[in-house]
Amino acid sequence: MSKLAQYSADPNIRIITGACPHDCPDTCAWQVAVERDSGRAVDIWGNADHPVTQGRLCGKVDRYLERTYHDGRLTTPLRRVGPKGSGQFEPVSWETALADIAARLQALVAEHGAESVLPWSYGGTLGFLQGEGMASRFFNQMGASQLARTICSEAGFEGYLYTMGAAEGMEPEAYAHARLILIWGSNTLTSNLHLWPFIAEAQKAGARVIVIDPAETRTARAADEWIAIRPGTDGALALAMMHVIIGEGLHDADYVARYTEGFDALAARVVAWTPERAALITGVPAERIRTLARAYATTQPAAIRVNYGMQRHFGGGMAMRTIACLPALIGAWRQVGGGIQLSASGAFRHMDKRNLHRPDLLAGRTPRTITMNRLGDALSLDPTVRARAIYHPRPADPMPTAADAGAPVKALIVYNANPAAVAPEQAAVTTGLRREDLFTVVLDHFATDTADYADYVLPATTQLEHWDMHRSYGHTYLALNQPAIAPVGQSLPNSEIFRRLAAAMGYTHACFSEGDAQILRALVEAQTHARFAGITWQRLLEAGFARMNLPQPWLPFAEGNYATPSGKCEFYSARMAQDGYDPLPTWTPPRWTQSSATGVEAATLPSRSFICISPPAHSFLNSTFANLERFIQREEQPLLHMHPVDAAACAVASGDVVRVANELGAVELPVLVTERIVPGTVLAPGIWWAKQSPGRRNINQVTTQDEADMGAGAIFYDAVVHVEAVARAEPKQAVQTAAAEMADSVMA
Ligand SMILES: Nc1nc2c(c(=O)[nH]1)N[C@H]1C(S)=C(S)[C@@H](COP(=O)(O)OP(=O)(O)OC[C@H]3O[C@@H](n4cnc5c(=O)[nH]c(N)nc54)[C@H](O)[C@@H]3O)O[C@H]1N2
Ligand SMILES: Nc1nc2c(c(=O)[nH]1)N[C@H]1C(S)=C(S)[C@@H](COP(=O)(O)OP(=O)(O)OC[C@H]3O[C@@H](n4cnc5c(=O)[nH]c(N)nc54)[C@H](O)[C@@H]3O)O[C@H]1N2
Ligand code: SF4
Ligand SMILES: [Mo]
Repeated sequence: MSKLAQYSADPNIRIITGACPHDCPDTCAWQVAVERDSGRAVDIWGNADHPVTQGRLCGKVDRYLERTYHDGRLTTPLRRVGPKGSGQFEPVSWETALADIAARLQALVAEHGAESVLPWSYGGTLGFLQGEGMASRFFNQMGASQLARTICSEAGFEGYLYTMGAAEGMEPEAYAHARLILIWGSNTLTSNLHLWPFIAEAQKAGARVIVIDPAETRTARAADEWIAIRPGTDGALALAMMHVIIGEGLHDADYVARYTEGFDALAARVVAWTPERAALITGVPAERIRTLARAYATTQPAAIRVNYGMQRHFGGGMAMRTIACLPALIGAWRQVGGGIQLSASGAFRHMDKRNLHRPDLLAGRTPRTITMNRLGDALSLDPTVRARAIYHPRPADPMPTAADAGAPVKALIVYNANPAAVAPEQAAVTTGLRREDLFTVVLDHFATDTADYADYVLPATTQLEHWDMHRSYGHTYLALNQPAIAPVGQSLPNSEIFRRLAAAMGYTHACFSEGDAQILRALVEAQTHARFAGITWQRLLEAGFARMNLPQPWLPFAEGNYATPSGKCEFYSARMAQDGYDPLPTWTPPRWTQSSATGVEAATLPSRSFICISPPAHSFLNSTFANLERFIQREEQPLLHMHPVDAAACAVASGDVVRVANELGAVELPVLVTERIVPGTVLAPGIWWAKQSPGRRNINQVTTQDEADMGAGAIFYDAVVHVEAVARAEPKQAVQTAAAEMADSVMA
């Protein structure tokens, strides 16, 4: 019997529909069973009617009730009593906290200007309302610094747009029809689990699944083939594939002629990109590149799932732009099951959010925009350093100078984010957060690394306790989340915290008194684009989700219709030339090649130096869940995965503790020796809380604030580290079981 049926038969149970708020492409629709008499949620499961959720949540959110009711939940506002970073607080009332915060902010705005206030938020929830709904109204009214949210996907996203015009592509359902699937820089079974059933269906029907990744992830294990690639070299692989496809006449000349721009220039460009040349760069043997290119061009339908792992490098934008050319070159878009998906968010791109965010409240002011990845720089009191944090996403943008730096940041308001754990160059971030003259407010569920540095910590509600609405970046369904339980303790939704703060600041605009359900309903009802036809508030209330009004199957580019300036897939992009880029696909070397003594194309790093990547641990969601026993037990401890050859070069074995260091910082980690990573690259699964890591530091000690080539995107996986043993330990049981756990590729 399904959970829905089981609980529906119980008169003491109410069933509430909702959606997972996490930063995950799957945006699962869920149902929650709540006891009528106690008001307590007793169970949660995936909505069986949702075509992508298919009744299942992941192994993290399966346990969402444990997280919501956890003893560590913040239940009252807290005011700092100890030194910054110590995490010493006293409880205070909401009235006291809000009045004091408002008074402090007003004084700073009066003395230093509104730009001295910096919001810093990201993916704790992706909800329209608890994300930037009320918050952006608040900061727009104030005229605070704007934040460029660049920490995750910007490089690849911008690169994709140059080629494709919009973040549109395959829908997950279509992957079931593919005969060849390339999973490129994505750990699907960890970070996009609900795509897997469609891939598995295709695989069962005979499709070949190939994973292109520096690590043999659980996804690579479940695939038919793992192509081990050096980080940051995917562009070279794609160029060599095009060399083979065009050179052997395997492209779809008809599709190319009708729906693409710049084929002749592309053909001329890729002549030099022989598989032999790409082999030196990527570490993938030339013959394997040829076989891959031929298989890709001659198997139909051919699908690519490319994701953000491959764009966290300096050349991430160009790499994505280049890979995005492949489906058009072979005409893959003609068929259901052919094409590529980077993000499905473009399905919602016509959504009108002006009434939600109220940019009109800026009333003509144009505050500076700060790149979130440069939080360390932004918090500097040195204008030359601070200027580096001014958003400049394209080479054609002028480089900001000290004269553009503006006022020092005097107040930092953090919500839906944990920068002390997740932001690059941790030492710079914590130096800034420790500033006595910085007024920091953190809204969260738990006392995170960042909360420890706050002057005030405000308790926020979880998704079980508030309203929200979600789009998805992995599929084409909207979802509505209804509150299932009363707020835990004195916690409040972000929307209500900003609503009350607005009142305390004396902001009287009517938009600050709109209620949560009212705001969401108005958002639904404000949509006029045909893609929203038939999506009503009532329908969302009843079903919990609704597919965007797109045909199914959806063949977005079967007949061209690209949202680029030319209306075609742009192999040649005039817009790129204007913005200061090479207008044709090329390989932009990653930063780590600068440490090579042998040039960029056959790059070698000095002895005991390695490329360091830190993709998500399976049981954490960025730094979320990383404080809870159940998930810590699953991941066991922070680790550094090293290939046996590299471990031998450093004379270390599993269980030994090494110092992982570069010019930015250092972290100490136990080693796990494994063949499941390419030699020359080390991998530290993330994102552990710093305060639960050795020496209260995590892997972001060694990551850089530097921008990628496009969108000022973050380049977390473009670090060079030096590794040396600091302690010999008995090989720990824990390390061995972590290795065993990695081998397991079940959907847990
Ligand atoms: N369980 C879980 N799920 C998550 C998250 C989580 O933390 N935990 N995070 C969520 C978020 S915010 C995001 S952005 C997505 C991230 O999910 P993805 O977009 O899949 O990105 P990553 O997990 O960063 O990296 C995916 C894979 O890329 C590989 N990789 C690293 N560098 C390169 C490279 O240069 N080339 C190639 N080809 N591969 C490379 C990594 O080894 C990794 O296996 O997942 C979301 N889902
Ligand atoms: N080394 C390394 N660093 C990385 C990455 C990596 O792969 N390697 N990945 C990067 C990527 S892709 C991303 S997206 C970022 C993610 O960085 P963040 O978006 O900061 O993600 P989380 O660490 O999950 O922190 C989210 C916080 O929001 C809180 N939260 C959740 N819901 C709510 C709510 O309703 N209200 C409030 N007030 N708080 C809420 C959670 O409790 C949690 O503490 O990290 C980046 N950092
Ligand atoms: S798979 Fe992603 S969207 Fe689904 S429940 Fe887990 S974290 Fe949430
Ligand atoms: Mo992300």
